[in-house]
Amino acid sequence: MAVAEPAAFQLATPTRVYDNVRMISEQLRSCKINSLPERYIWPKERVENLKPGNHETIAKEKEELQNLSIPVVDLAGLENRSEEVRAKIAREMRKACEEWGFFQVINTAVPTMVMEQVNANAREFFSLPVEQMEKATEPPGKPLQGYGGRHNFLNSEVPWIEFLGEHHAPVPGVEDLAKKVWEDGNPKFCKAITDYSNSVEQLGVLILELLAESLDLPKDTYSQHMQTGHHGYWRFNYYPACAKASQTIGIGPHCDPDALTILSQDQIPGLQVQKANKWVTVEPLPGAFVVNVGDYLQAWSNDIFKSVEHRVLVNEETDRLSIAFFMSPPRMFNIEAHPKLIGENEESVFKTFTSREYLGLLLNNKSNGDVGKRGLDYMRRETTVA
Ligand SMILES: O=C(O)CCC(=O)C(=O)O
Repeated sequence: MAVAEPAAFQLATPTRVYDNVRMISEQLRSCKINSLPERYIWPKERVENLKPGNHETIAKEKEELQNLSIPVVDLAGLENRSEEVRAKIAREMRKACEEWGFFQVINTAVPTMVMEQVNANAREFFSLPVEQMEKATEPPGKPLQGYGGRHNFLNSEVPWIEFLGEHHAPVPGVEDLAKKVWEDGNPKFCKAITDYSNSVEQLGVLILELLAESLDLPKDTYSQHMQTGHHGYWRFNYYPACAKASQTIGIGPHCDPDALTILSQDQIPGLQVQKANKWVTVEPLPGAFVVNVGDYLQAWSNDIFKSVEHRVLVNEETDRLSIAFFMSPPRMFNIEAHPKLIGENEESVFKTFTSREYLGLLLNNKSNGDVGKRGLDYMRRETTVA
């Protein structure tokens, strides 16, 4: 069953329809066309310092940035159930969320088999004929629910991406989605996505507990709102190789309108995070998950944790796959900082808001069609945003 979105969310129906990205990728590769269609060429000011990433460029970039790299938090110690180790891990996460808004976690409890299955099924989907994938095209009024490979939704410019996404919670939509693509509803595909979503959601709950503990708040301060009526949404992001990779971008700079995002990327670099006015590549680590603070958690933590801008580059020779899981509290839940995080005689940094209001704001063009930092700026108490 599909999930009914708030009316405000339904306003943003994609309007522009273009050729499929993978088709253009193939035309470039086979020299049927020699240049990128203009709509995919991003203006310089939006994509400065664009270069297709690889492990060599990451090493050089680290040197240039004096070894700045996204923190890595190892969860292995949690198995010992030592309070001391747990507190240390929580502190590391807090530091990463304050300073970067991003970290990678390794040694999680997500089974390797679950990740292998979901990756294999995602790759299988993107190797289907375009007409078959398009049977799952996002229905009108339901952006980002289903398959997209022809149009732009997140940014004003056209991104070089194909995606497939659906809700896992409050109501899982994978079975209805799969029935559109495969006559038998592909139970193997549905199981792979369900197992992945359940495991990653559990990881998200654990991270939210640790983050609450790191702020000296009750452990379930955030996680209790991820149990029922909450929103969990998965998305496969597929970036076909692009012979003109330095002119285009996979996903433009944006912050995530959610509480927490957990992402697994394959071994092809592409994701970059803003730090000290530089773009830092998130180095792919086998078995790791990239975790980032979303806009709601920034507000919920009274601005202690940061939701940080990130973007995705595409690669000249190799396609890239990432699998994201976005977690948000129920749409009508009031997002407001815990009183312990607000100084005496002070107000919270952000006004109280619901994710329903927030999505409406982002999608009703107040932020110029870009899901970006400016959305949260509207929620600051002292705001002068026009
Ligand atoms: O593909 C990636 O590495 C990041 C994807 C992303 O930023 C998103 O799905 O919002």
